[in-house]
Amino acid sequence: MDRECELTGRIMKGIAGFYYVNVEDDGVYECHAVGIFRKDKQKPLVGDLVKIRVLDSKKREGSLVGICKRSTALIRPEVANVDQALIVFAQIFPEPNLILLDKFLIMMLEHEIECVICFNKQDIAKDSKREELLNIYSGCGVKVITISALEAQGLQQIRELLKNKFTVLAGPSGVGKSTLINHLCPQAKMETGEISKKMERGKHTTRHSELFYLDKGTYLMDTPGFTAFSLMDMPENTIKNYYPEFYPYEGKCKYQECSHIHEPKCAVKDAVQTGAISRIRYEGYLTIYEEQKNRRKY
Ligand SMILES: Nc1nc2c(ncn2[C@@H]2O[C@H](COP(=O)(O)OP(=O)(O)O)[C@@H](O)[C@H]2O)c(=O)[nH]1
Ligand SMILES: [Mg+2]
Ligand SMILES: [Zn+2]
Repeated sequence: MDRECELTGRIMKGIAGFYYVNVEDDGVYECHAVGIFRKDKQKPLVGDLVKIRVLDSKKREGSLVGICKRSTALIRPEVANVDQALIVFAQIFPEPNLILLDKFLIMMLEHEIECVICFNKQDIAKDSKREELLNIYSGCGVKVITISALEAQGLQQIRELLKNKFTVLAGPSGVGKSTLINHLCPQAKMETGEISKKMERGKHTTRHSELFYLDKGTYLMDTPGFTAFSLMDMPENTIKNYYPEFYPYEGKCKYQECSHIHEPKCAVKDAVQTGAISRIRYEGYLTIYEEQKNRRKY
C-alpha cells in the first residue's frame, strides 16, 4: 500500500468496532482498527486525530493505522482532544442547578479545558433572572453568555466562540442542547423535545457520543453521558483552588491553610459579607466541600 493513500482525520463516532473518521475536504470513512491497537492496549477515542489507510475510496472504507498524540483525554465521557466546553443551562424550565454547573466548571478547570457558560431560554426568562445569573458568575473566570436557541438569538456569538475548536456541550437534559446543535449544524437533525417523551424512546435506542463537523477545524459534541457526575475523590481542601473569585484574597486570611469555612478572620468570608464574592457561589463551595469530605469516609 503506498503512502499516498494515508489520510489524517478525526474520529466522529465509534460503533460496534467501526470508527467513522472525518477527513476534511473529503468526507467520512468507515474504518476498522488494525490489530496493532489491541496489541498496544491503545483504544481509539472519539475526538482522536488518526491516520487512516484507504481500502476502497468508492465505498469509503479504510483502516485505522495510527493515533496522533492527544492534547487532552476526558474519562467521562471518554473523549480526546477537547479544546473547550460549552456548559449549557436554561435560565428557567428547568430551573438551573447551580451546584451541578459549578461541578462542571471544577471538572473542566481540573482538566485545563476552557469553558464558556451559556444560559439558554432567554425568551421565556425574566430580565431580572438573567441579571441575577450574570452577577453570580461575574467573578468565576469564564465567559458567560445568554441566548435563546429556540428564537436563534445570540447564535452568531456562539459560532465565533466555536471557530477552529473542538467543543463539547455539557449540561442537563431539557436545557436546549440539541436545539442549539440543530441550528449550528442542520444536518445533525438531533432529536429535541420534552424529557419524558425522549426517555421513552431512549429505552429502545442506544445513544453514542458523536461529533459534528461544522466547518474547517470546528467540531461540536453532544454527549448523553454528560448530565450528572461526581468529582470522584477530589480532596475537599483543593476545591477552593477552582474558585477564581477567591484568588484576590489568598494569603490574606489569618490562617495560611484557611479553608474559608470555619476559621476566624477569613478574608474570603469577609468578601462574601460585603458582596464582593457572590454568596450563592460561596454557598455552593460549602456544599461541594462537604460532599467531597463525606465521600472520602467510605
Ligand atoms: N422557550 C424556549 N424553549 C427552548 C429553547 N431551547 C430549547 N427549548 C425547548 O426545550 C426543550 C428541550 O430542548 P432540547 O434541545 O431537546 O434539550 P436537550 O435535552 O438539552 O438536548 C424542547 O421542547 C425545546 O423546544 C429556548 O431557547 N427557549
Ligand atoms: Mg438533547
Ligand atoms: Zn479564609
